[in-house]
Amino acid sequence: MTPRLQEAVNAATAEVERTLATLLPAHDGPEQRLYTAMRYATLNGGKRLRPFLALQSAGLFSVDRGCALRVAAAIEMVHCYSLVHDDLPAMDDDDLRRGRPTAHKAFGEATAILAGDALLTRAFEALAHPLTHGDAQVRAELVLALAVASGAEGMVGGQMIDLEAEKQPLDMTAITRLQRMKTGALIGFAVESGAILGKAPAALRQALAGFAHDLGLAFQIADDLLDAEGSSAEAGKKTGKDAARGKATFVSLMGVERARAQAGMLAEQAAKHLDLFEEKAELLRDVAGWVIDRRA
Ligand code: GRG
Repeated sequence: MTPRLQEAVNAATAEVERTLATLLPAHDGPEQRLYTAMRYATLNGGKRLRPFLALQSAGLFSVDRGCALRVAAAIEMVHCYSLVHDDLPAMDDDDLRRGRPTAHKAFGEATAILAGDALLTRAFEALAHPLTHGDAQVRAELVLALAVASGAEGMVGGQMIDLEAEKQPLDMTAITRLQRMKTGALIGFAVESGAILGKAPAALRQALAGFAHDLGLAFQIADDLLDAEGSSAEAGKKTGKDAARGKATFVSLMGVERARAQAGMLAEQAAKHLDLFEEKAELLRDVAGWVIDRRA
């Protein structure tokens, strides 16, 4: 990661952390356990890639920082809910996430399911709140776009295809579609959200969509490479899972070397989409390099 990107990510992470803590306050009523699990799953961890993308995208259109932070936090809540549910015994059955016991290991399955449900709904509550944008049309557009990205047409649909793929391995076209839905759609919303908040013109939205498309695929290939080659200690989660399950991935279909080259090509291509933003998009260009070089 470039030093300027590291500095910006550290600063943004601290702001996102504060926003998440405000949107998810500690609670001492009879439902205290739910709030504790929601905070456990969301605070103090992760790369905060999606919130960073949302904040950078908002910066391109000079969106108010407080509004952008609420959207960034909402996206991270959806992401964290997906991790909590993905780790459950009925899905990936994982014990380790972000270097700590997974939510169901720490709180039990029932609480983990409820915490995931409540994070998802709290995210939409945050987007729909007038503090997120003064224009109700903009708030509705944010809610609609996040719903599409995270539901059956996006992340949840992708997860379903992924579960089915354990019975019958997929080819490259099917894996690309699955990953665009499962991880690409939420990354795409993060990048698009700043343009929605800033009421950006179509040509600029299109450039950002191109960036998000290539970045999402580069991110996923890097994730497959980490699973194939990375250490569990560094990644903070179990690695080697795809091969153990005999699952077809970008790496199993292309081989490590071609997959690495493809990720590099996609990262370069992603950055090219940002040419028309000139130096205002320099950190977003750095992100493209970061997602393929990361160790976690
Ligand atoms: C269960 C509804 C539901 C969806 C699950 C996104 C997802 C779908 C599951 C996550 C499992 C997984 C390992 C997906 C591969 C890519 C990915 C999303 C990795 C985790 O994201 P990072 O690397 O994690 O941004 P951090 O912890 O840094 O936020």
